[in-house]
Formats: sequence, structure tokens, C-alpha cells
Amino acid sequence: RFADVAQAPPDPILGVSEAFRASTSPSKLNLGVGAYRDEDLKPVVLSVVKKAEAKIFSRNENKEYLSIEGFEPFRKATVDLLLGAGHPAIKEGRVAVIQSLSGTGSLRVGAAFIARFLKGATVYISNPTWGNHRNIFGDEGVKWEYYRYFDADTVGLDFKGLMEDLKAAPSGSVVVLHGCAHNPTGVDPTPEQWTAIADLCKERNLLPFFDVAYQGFATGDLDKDAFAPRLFVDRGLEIMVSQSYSKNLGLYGERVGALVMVLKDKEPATRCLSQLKRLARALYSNPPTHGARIAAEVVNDKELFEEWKGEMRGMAGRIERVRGELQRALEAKYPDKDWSFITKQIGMFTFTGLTPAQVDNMTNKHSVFMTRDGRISLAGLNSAKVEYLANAIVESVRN
Ligand code: PLP
Ligand code: TYF
Repeated sequence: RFADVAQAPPDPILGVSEAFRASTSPSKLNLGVGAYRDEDLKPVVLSVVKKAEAKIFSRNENKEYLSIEGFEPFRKATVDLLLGAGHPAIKEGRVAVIQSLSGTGSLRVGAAFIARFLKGATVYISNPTWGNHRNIFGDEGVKWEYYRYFDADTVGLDFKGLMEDLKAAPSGSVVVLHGCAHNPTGVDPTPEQWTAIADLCKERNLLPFFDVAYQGFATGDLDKDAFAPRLFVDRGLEIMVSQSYSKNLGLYGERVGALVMVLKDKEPATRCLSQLKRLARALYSNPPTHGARIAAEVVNDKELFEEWKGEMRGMAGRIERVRGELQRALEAKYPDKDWSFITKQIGMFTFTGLTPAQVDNMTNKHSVFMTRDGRISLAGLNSAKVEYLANAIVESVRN
């Protein structure tokens, strides 16, 4: 019965962490997974999270089930973060929001909704993208295709290719867009390019599905990082959004996030929410309580909210700093090559352009663990390791 079950391939990103743990090299460096580390390369629990937890524990709350759509104060907080508190769409009751299992689970509920209610629609994902997008839509039986995104020659956005591919997409298709800090490239459209993409989606009747996994991590400013989805809504588009608190609140393992649909009218939003609940019921019944309480406590409390913004700027700032240090170290060691892309890219990652063979050399010879697409997570780098990493990169590129 089970003898023919084949071995599944490891996750290309989380598999890197497994390889890192297995390595005995004293100089090993884990630049694989996008999870924030402090300057000592240790995981961080934010101070606001500890304070929120203390408040929650002092209230001695029970462990009853949440409703299927999730914790009410969390749902409010999440939409406020996305659109800005007091946005007309919120007042008009045309936002459907369901708390789900972080970004991944929210994307999956969205994929299930697309499979059931947008039958036959193709989902367009960027080339490249976060690898799990393919699994999430593929496992729901939703057809997906790539649209062009990254131009290796300019180490920037292939805007022309992107527009051509979206123009050619059939009416009614879904377009997955990274809200900010594109994973893995760190390359985002400019505000003008976002406007052109929004107008094209409108003209061609494409449904934008924003994956917002790094709000606050791109610029350190929650509002600036929500520029794109807000622009689309304000230009009259209906959108789907998955939101995650894994990175910005550091709640990775608590699985905190939501799927949001911003529609033109209230009645369809109400009916869509009822269907999202129906889908979630069969997937996991209802979402977990603890992380949602933490996020709601932080966002809905003025003092904690301000403190959170400070801590977020601290995380984004540390990454920004090691970015600059890495670029300068590489420029000093290998001045003939243009390394300016490193500080042009934003978010947690830099897309180095290293080939798979060069990545293998980084890992096998230098014990630098990273994904084979050449992405490095700057969250796993500190000042003390910059020289070591720069030497490894230069040696790998030169050979
Ligand atoms: N989408 C993108 C682009 C990501 O990089 C990630 C990973 O952090 C996620 C979604 C989902 O992460 P999580 O399920 O932890 O919220
Ligand atoms: O790209 C990353 O590193 C993050 C973390 O299956 C992640 O998005 C990676 C793989 C995965 C889930 C989360």
C-alpha cells in the first residue's frame, strides 16, 4: 500500500537550514531562510511581543475556539494596517477578512476560493518568486503561469516583459503581486510602474492578489510599504490580499495572518466572507488564538504600536546597514564589478546573480548556506561576518 510512495523533495529554502544545522564548520553562516536575526545572529522576540503577552497572561483568558473568521480585534487591526484606519472601504463594509494560518495559510484559502469561484482562471506568478507560490496554487489544482519580472542584465525589473505578459493574460486571470520587498529579488516596481500595472489590471480585467509578507520590512514604515495595495484600491480595483505577521512582528511559529478581499460593494463582500469561512471550516476549522491576541494587542494599543514601529525600524535598519557594509567590502575586493545592486535591492534579501555552481562552491568550500537561486538573506548576516562573506563571494565569482 505505502511501498510505492516516493520520497518528496525537501523545501529548497527550509532544506538549507537543515543542511546548516548538520554542518560542523565553525565559520558556517546561514543565509538561507528569511528569518530575522540580531547582530549576534540570534532569533529575536520583540519587546512589544513580550509586553503584549504579559498583558494577555494577566487577563487569564480561556482557550475556547475562536469563530471561523477569527479574533475580531485582530481582524480590525489587520485591515487597518493594510488600508490605513478609517479608509472608506472599511467604513462602507466592503472588506471581507478572515484570520488564517499566517501568509501561507491565507494564500491557500485564497487559492481554494479561486479554484471554487473563479473556475478556470489562470494565476500569474512572477518569475522568479517565492517557491511556495507554485505549490500553493498547484496543490489546489489552480493553473499557474509565470510573468516576466527580473532582468538579470540590469539586475532590475523587467518592466517591459511584465507588462507584455500581463497584457497577454486572458481576461479574468489572477495576478500575484508582492506588496513590497519582492522575494527573492528585492526588486520592486516604482510608484509610476505600480500605477501602470494597476491601470493594466483594470483595463484587462485582471484580479490582483497581493502577497504582503514584509509590510514594515522594506522601508521600516508600515504605510509606505502598503503603498501598492492602497493605490490599487484607490484606483477602484478589487483586490485579494494575504497578510503575514511572521516577519514584521517576528511571530513566525505562531502562524498569524489573514486573507482580505477588498470589493466594490458590501453585499458581495458579505457573501465572499461566508464562502471563505466555509472553505476554512474544512481546512482547519478555526484559527489559533495566541498570536492573534498578540498582534491585536500591539496594533490596537497606541503605546505598543509606536514602540513596535521603533523595533521594526531597528530590524530594517540593521539589514540596511549590513547591506551597505557588504557592498563596500565587495567593491574594495573586486572593484571591476558593479555591486551597487546590493543597496538598490530592498527587504530581507539580495539576489546576487551567483550561479548554482557558484552557490555550491559557497556552501561546500566556505560553509555559507544559501538557496541555489543565488539569494542571500541579509537577516542572517552581521558586521563581524561581512569580510568573510565578501571573500567567499569574490572567490566563488572569480573561479
Ligand atoms: N509570501 C512570501 C513572499 C514570503 O516570503 C513568505 C515567507 O515569509 C510568505 C509568503 C509566508 O510566510 P508565513 O506563512 O510564515 O506568513
Ligand atoms: O523565503 C523565505 O525565506 C521565507 C521563509 O516554505 C519561508 O519566506 C521559506 C520557505 C517556506 C516557508 C517560509
